Amino acid sequence: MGADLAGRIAEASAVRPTPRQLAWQRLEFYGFIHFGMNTMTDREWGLGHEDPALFDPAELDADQWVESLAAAGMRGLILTCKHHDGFCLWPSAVTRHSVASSPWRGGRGDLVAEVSAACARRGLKLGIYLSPWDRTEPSYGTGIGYDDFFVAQLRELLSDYGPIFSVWFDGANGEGAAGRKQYYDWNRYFAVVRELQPDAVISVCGPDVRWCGNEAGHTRPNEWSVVPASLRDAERTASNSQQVDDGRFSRQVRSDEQDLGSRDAIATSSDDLVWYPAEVNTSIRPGWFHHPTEDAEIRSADELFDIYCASVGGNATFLLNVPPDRSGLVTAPDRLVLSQLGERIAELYDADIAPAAAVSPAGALDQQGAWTIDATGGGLVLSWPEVRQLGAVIVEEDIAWGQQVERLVVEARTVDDRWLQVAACDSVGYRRILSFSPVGTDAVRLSVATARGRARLRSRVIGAEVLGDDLMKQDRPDGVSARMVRLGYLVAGFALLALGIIGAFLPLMPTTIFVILAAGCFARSNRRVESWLLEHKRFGPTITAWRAEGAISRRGKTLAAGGMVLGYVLFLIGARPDLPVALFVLAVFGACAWYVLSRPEPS
Ligand code: FUL
Repeated sequence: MGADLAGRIAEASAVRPTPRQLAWQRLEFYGFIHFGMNTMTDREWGLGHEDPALFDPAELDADQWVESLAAAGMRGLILTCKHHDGFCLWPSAVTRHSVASSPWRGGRGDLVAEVSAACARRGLKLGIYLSPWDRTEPSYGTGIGYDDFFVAQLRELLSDYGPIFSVWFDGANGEGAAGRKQYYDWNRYFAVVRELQPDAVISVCGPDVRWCGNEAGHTRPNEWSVVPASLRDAERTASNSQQVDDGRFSRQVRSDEQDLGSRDAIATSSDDLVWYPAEVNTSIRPGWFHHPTEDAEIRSADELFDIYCASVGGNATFLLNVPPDRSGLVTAPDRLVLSQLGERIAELYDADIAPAAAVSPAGALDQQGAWTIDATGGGLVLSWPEVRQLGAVIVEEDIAWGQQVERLVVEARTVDDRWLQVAACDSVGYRRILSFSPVGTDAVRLSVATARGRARLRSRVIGAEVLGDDLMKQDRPDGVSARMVRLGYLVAGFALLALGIIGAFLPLMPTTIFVILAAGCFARSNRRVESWLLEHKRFGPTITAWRAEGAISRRGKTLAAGGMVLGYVLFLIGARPDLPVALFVLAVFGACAWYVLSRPEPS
């Protein structure tokens, strides 16, 4: 490694989060509530100047919102106190365009206060979204005049509603009347936040929390919290944000900017390095606001669980939007999905079998169950007295020590005492959830192959049963659902069995082969049979090696090739085929045998 690169890595290794960033990261999963004038007008981006008389959510119940989010396991809530249309959900003293001019609660309502109180009752943290873009305020686009107005609103929100954990400045900064452009005095806004809520992070167009760069819920394969300082530029974030309200942006993912902080990325930048961790945001529905026409398009708990695992388990936080409807309530189908999601998340962490494991080297864990590695790496073996079926490993860095791991490898021990790599990753950070196809094993080895510096790690090992279908889904990058895959194997099993039965009456059909293939398909179609096979002394290691590395042992190859030769001979004796048919079947058997023999052997 050149001296320059070594210096750069040392620089990255030394960057630490601020206490406010640390507290924010530990929230992990929190909700977004988009609610306001757009809910009443059925729009995503209101035009501004909407009649406040339209705002009258008769059933509104902030406790119901907070309960719905808490059921999913969320620990905070960010409310759109003002969206781009400019209508304020609190009675702002600097504009009449607010709840105070609406019929809701007789014009005496204050939704920010109601949400703040509901959060306090349920122990959730409160965050505010105050759109810099304002399509109603006449001073918008005049420079300091609008900055004064915006700062006055910010002061109201940051003074009157208790502790705020996040101030979310959106990147969609459009034009005002007659195409006027407002140049925001970001530094002035940031100073007000620091003055009034020093513990709050400033997110997106702000220096503390980095927008992941899309609204689809996509997390980069490797999220780095230490990145070049230029990424904090608010104008840069704004230029990557939604520019038009065409309904398409919410599911788009950019293919550039995939690597922001690897050693290659930081080596090619001469910028200062800063702690600027990612937040992944998306909506439970296609839109950010509630639209009755989207009632059938609510994302499933499975899909959201995948996004959760990728984001919270990918060194980011997860900000999930749940929009209440026009009556002021989160609808029943959204609530159902949220409670199912909460159960899945709780099950994931409950399935940790690491506490029951023996650890080697002995004494590697400190009193909090963490282990330490240095810049040359290090590792840990967790073992159990009997074979367990595993589906994931969760590893966390104590980020008070910065972000250090650059390469982590997870291996499982087979019954015949070999180590097979089942998962690997580059960045770890706050948390990495590494799932893999179920393996039956009695020991797991975690090895940090490359690290920037000293790190303190914690690990969990998760039984396969709680991830089940999701794991199979991850086997398929095209996202075909696990149920469909199992169904496919079932149908294939019956088709092959039928061919085998027909074959018993036709001399040319090699019945045995069809029946063997059918049995394989049936086994793959049934989760119980698959589990039994994975835990089986002889079959378990073979299947695990095949799944992990596409490898077949020498013994397996011999058996398969021998079986094919025998099958072919039986076919020749039984069917006495003509030469062309015999050659054709030989070619088919030969191709299968060649495929099996050319597989690598397990490492
Ligand atoms: C975007 C906005 O334009 C959307 O309406 C929404 O608020 C989203 C979270 O951010 O930039």
